Amino acid sequence: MGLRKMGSMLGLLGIFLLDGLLLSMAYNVHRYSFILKETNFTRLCTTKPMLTVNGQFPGPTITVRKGDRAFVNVHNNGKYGVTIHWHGVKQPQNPWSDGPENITQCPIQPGKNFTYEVIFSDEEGTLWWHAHSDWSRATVHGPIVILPERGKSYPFPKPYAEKTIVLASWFNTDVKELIDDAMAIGGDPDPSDAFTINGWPGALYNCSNETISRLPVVFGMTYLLRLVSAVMNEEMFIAIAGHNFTVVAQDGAYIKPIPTSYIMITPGQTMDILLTANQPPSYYYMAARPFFESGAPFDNTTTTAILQYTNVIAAPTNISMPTLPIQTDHDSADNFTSKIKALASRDHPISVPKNVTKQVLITVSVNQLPCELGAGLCGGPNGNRISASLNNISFDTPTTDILQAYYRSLPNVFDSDFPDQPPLFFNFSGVNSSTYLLPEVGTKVLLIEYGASVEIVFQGTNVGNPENHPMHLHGYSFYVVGSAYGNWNETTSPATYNLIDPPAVNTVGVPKNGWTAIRFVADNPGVWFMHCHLERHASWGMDTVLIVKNGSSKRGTSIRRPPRNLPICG
Ligand SMILES: *[C@@H]1O[C@H](CO)[C@@H](O)[C@H](O)[C@H]1NC(C)=O
Ligand SMILES: *[C@@H]1O[C@H](CO)[C@@H](O)[C@H](O)[C@H]1NC(C)=O
Ligand SMILES: *[C@@H]1O[C@H](CO)[C@@H](O)[C@H](O)[C@H]1NC(C)=O
Ligand SMILES: *[C@@H]1O[C@H](CO)[C@@H](O)[C@H](O)[C@H]1NC(C)=O
Ligand SMILES: *[C@@H]1O[C@H](CO)[C@@H](O)[C@H](O)[C@H]1NC(C)=O
Ligand SMILES: *[C@@H]1O[C@H](CO)[C@@H](O)[C@H](O)[C@H]1NC(C)=O
Ligand SMILES: *[C@@H]1O[C@H](CO)[C@@H](O)[C@H](O)[C@H]1NC(C)=O
Ligand SMILES: *[C@@H]1O[C@H](CO)[C@@H](O)[C@H](O)[C@H]1NC(C)=O
Ligand SMILES: *[C@@H]1O[C@H](CO)[C@@H](O)[C@H](O)[C@H]1NC(C)=O
Ligand SMILES: *[C@@H]1O[C@H](CO)[C@@H](O)[C@H](O)[C@H]1NC(C)=O
Ligand SMILES: *[C@@H]1O[C@H](CO)[C@@H](O)[C@H](O)[C@H]1NC(C)=O
Ligand SMILES: *[C@@H]1O[C@H](CO)[C@@H](O)[C@H](O)[C@H]1NC(C)=O
Ligand SMILES: [Cu+2]
Repeated sequence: MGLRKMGSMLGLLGIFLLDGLLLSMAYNVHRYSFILKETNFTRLCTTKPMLTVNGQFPGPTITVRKGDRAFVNVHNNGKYGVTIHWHGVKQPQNPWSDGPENITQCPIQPGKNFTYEVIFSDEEGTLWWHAHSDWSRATVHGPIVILPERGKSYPFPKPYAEKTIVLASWFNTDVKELIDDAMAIGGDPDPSDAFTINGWPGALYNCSNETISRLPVVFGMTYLLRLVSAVMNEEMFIAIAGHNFTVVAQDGAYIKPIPTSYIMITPGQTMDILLTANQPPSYYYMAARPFFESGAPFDNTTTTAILQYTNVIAAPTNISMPTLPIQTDHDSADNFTSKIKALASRDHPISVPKNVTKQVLITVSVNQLPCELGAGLCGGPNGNRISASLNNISFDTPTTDILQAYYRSLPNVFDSDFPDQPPLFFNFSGVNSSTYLLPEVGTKVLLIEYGASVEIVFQGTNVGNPENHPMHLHGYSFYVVGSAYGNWNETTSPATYNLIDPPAVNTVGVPKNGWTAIRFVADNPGVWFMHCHLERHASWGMDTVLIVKNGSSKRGTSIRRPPRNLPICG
């Protein structure tokens, strides 16, 4: 069964009353139907069923133009409750359709349906959607393509064709059972069995050699590859044998073109890449494998696809493999990442907050809970339960969604005292960190005034098992103004900031034992989840919620009313 796009309606007129000013805006409306169901895939060397949307893995692509709206009816025919998140879509004033389980809604139960209203604003490029309940996003995800407005063009020559490329993790088991078991035991979940490119593991696994995705290209032509990392727990290096390429966008915003022979992409990120088929016509492997710097168990396999020039008479017997940086090569990871700068052109301007009015420093740690403090078994390190925290608070997911509780002033669901400084200053990136293993468990949110100019510094700590953390914020993109190894210093670090052309992204890798500073204007009221996009860290509590209060205008700067039929908790 293919994509069930129910039609797109042109020229719907939306009328907005903004602070007494009557504006009319035209945007296009797109309707999609997502049917969640268990599906068998023999191409993954197994007949174990997995949860998919419309029987597809990866799921269907949503295609819109900048500023459009999509109504997506999600009908759950699976075994468990599920929610869907539109990753990187800001959803102005509409946290109701954002999706994280028990943060903005309760799950859509089996047999039920819910229609999400996905509101696009300034995003342009590639984003993605994925399930946001337990680990179902492993199989329930797909690309979002956001074309320029009608009559506008790309800030680069029009490519001959476009292709979406989705990198993902594949587990030879039911992912809900896998994470439920790991959480019950208190230890590391099993790593994935394979990575996939567009749903296929490729040549280097024990599947048949037919289990590979092929990208046909015509010699001399330039392609726009829209790359999504739906990977669960590893950052990835990716390259194509014999070919360099140019990265032109990240996370739905244009960047200054980066010519390169490889990239590093974290879970949650998206990148738009121009690839010219300018090499001797043949077959070439595209390959991806982890950039991984911690002692935790991980999937150390390599997924491949074949870049296949058309009109090659005989398939080569020896297809060349790209040289990828080795798994611990953080120099190569940093060399690539440090080149990412906003395009910041006249047509694509940026606006970096210069005067910070809300300064927040957040430590990011992998912790341990002593056996007697946690519910369940103690199969983690030292006979403890493994945990994770932001500012020493390990997030405890509530059973009533926080958005509902905030909107209706329901008591006892969350506390509003997430600290804007670490509760204890120690040498965060230093060696003496086993003293600081114990977190506090709680459901604490950070309150932010509407319109504040916010700076958040994420400080990676050496507590527990340090590694690179891809931090993701819902409802916003943010400017990455600075990053370095070691401890952030309030005097010396800001002097290194880039306030000229920092990239605007929704997910940023905070270096192992290092810090990253981000800035944004809190102009989108709502309840917005912020968490590490390594799925096991998020499950262990490396999460919090930002509540951005309403502004003074009911229409223009306040949370809109809840939709009908929103799944209610309990
Ligand atoms: C998937 O495969 C299993 C095992 O072969 C089989 O029992 C099940 O009916 C199949 N499910 C579907 C939806 O085809
Ligand atoms: C390879 O085979 C092993 C054992 O038969 C299995 O557990 C694993 O999932 C397979 N890998 C893939 C990618 O199919
Ligand atoms: C979708 O859910 C609504 C109630 O929320 C219900 O009225 C409608 O019948 C459902 N549609 C389908 C196809 O199940
Ligand atoms: C798979 O391998 C077999 C045996 O080596 C070969 O005959 C066949 O052409 C291969 N298929 C592909 C698509 O590479
Ligand atoms: C790719 O770029 C590198 C420099 O980064 C250069 O040495 C190499 O020759 C280029 N390869 C191709 C195929 O253009
Ligand atoms: C991961 O695999 C690479 C080769 O593909 C190897 O060099 C490296 O040692 C492996 N790392 C671990 C931790 O097994
Ligand atoms: C295949 O190519 C690799 C280098 O790309 C080379 O080392 C190897 O000898 C080649 N094998 C054959 C059978 O040509
Ligand atoms: C990283 O970049 C620096 C400076 O450009 C260069 O000296 C170094 O060799 C690069 N490292 C890697 C691993 O590419
Ligand atoms: C930033 O604050 C300074 C001092 O409070 C003020 O002089 C300046 O105008 C402000 N700049 C902006 C862009 O608001
Ligand atoms: C969400 O809340 C429901 C009850 O409303 C609860 O059953 C479920 O376990 C909660 N989910 C998480 C991840 O805590
Ligand atoms: C974290 O919280 C726990 C429990 O309140 C406390 O014992 C510990 O000292 C705190 N650690 C840090 C680094 O703040
Ligand atoms: C920050 O850097 C300044 C200047 O090097 C130094 O005097 C100060 O002690 C540092 N602060 C911390 C907390 O390390
Ligand atoms: Cu993390």
